[in-house]
Amino acid sequence: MNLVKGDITRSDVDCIVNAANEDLMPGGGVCGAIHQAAGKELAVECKRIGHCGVGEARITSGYDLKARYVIHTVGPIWHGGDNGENQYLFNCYKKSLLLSTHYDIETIAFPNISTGIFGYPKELAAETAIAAVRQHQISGRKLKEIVFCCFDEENYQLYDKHLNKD
Ligand code: AR6
Repeated sequence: MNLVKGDITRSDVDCIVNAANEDLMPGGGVCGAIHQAAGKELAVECKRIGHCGVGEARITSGYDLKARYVIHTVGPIWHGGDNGENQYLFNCYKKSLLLSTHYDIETIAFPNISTGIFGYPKELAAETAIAAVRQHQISGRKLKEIVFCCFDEENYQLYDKHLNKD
């Protein structure tokens, strides 16, 4: 597992993951940035797919991005933690990785899903993300490189702490 700080749209990987919304609309945050960098065709393909449930994942082409693919996954909105948020977030990482193994994807970068507009506490989200990726790398079809791409310093520090803890 690798940790980088920066803009995921510039990642030189086979696939980047998008923190999407259920309607797969361009939206704001990392989703808006990915749509802007990929170009208008991405929204057209997303519209054709139409929907993605919370904790689920869908795949599209990457269009103008360096990445050949974008996996769109919908994180949970934080409602206090008693509404299955942790399992939904875990599933975002798990299902994105599982989906990636059906394509020619060896390297993938994740943003910090749900920790922006959706309000998920950053430290809890980091722990869940790392646990899901670890589990996949042990029990699923192992990817060559999995990158956590943190945009803000707080997330970067949290991942640095938890990745180097054990
Ligand atoms: N590269 C990497 N990470 C980024 C970038 C970037 N260019 N821009 C922001 N982040 P958010 P959510 C980080 O709000 O909470 C959208 O409108 C940001 O610092 O993008 O899952 C969707 O369409 C934060 O840590 O996603 C949904 O409606 C992380 O990305 C909704 O927001 C996630 O923040 C999803 O909310």
